[in-house]
Amino acid sequence: MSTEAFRTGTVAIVGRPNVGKSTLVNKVVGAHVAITSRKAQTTRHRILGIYTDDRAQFIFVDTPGYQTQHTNALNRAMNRTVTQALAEVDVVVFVIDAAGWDERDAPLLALLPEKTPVILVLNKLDKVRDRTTLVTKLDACSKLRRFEALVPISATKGTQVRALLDEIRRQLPEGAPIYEADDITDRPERFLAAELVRERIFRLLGDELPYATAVVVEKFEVEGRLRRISATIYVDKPGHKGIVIGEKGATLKRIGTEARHAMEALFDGRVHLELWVKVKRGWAENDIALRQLGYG
Ligand SMILES: Nc1nc2c(ncn2[C@@H]2O[C@H](COP(=O)(O)OP(=O)(O)OP(=O)(O)O)[C@@H](O)[C@H]2O)c(=O)[nH]1
Ligand SMILES: [Mg+2]
Repeated sequence: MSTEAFRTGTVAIVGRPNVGKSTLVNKVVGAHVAITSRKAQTTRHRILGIYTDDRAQFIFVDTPGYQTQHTNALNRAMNRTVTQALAEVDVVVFVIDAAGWDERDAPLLALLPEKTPVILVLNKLDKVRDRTTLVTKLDACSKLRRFEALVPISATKGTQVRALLDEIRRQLPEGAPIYEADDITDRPERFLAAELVRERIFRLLGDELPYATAVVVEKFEVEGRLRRISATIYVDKPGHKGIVIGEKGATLKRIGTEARHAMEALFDGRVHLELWVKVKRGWAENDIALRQLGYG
C-alpha cells in the first residue's frame, strides 16, 4: 500500500488535428470511447475519458484538433471547445507529432494558460526511424516555453504511456475520486452510438463528405442486453445522400454493419441498428442547425 495521498484531476489533451489525441485517450482508458481516423478534425466534441488506478483518478478531456485554416461555424465551435477546456483543467497535455515542432502547432502554443502545468507529448514515436534526432527535437521544444515534462510516446503501441501517466500524476491535486473506479467516460451510450456511426463515415467515405456529415440518434431503447438504435445521417447536399447510400445501398449497409460491431464491443451486448440519410443544407454554417445537431 502506498502512503501517498490519492490524487484526482482533470487533464486536457490538446493539439492540432490528427496528432493522435483521441488514440491516446482510448489507450489509457482501454476502450474505444473517442472516435479516431486518419482524417484531420475527426473529434468534434469535448469527451471525457476516465482512468482510475490505486493512486489516482485521471479525468482526460479529449478535445477537437485546434485549427485556424478552415473557419465555418462548426470549426469555430470546435475551437471554442478547446479554449474552454484549457481554462478549466488542472493539467494540460499538449500533443505534437514526434517528427518535431511544426508551425501549425504555434497557434495553440500561444493559447496555453500561464498558470496550469503543461506536459509536452511527442506522439507517433514508432514512425521515427532515427531516434538519435529526438534529443535535438526535445531540446528545441524545451525552449518554446516551460514544460513540466517532455515525453515521447506511441499512443497506438502504448510505448511510454505509463511514463506519461506518472508525469501527469505528479501534477494532479490531492483529492478523492469524482467518478466510480470503473467509469470510462461521461458520455451516454446514445452519444457514443452516434459517434461510432460518424467514425465509419470518416473512415469509409472520401475526403470532403465526412466534414459535411453529422449523425443524430433518434431512438435508443434497451431490452435486456439488446439495444435498438435508430440514427439519422445528415448530409449537406442532395448529391451526398447518394454517396452515403451507395450502389444498391451497399455503402450504407457497410457503415451500419461496422458501426454495429463497434457498438456491440463497446456496450458489451447485442445491437439492432437502423440508419437513415437526410439532407440538411448548410448545417455546418447555421447556428440553429448546429445546436439541433448537438454542437456549440
Ligand atoms: N503510427 C502511429 N499512428 C498513430 C499514433 N497515434 C495515433 N495515430 C494515428 O493517427 C491518426 C489520427 O489519430 P486520432 O487519434 O484520430 O488523432 P486526433 O489528434 O484525435 O485527431 P482530431 O480529432 O482530428 O484532432 C489515426 O490514423 C491514428 O491511428 C501513433 O502513436 N503511431
Ligand atoms: Mg480526436
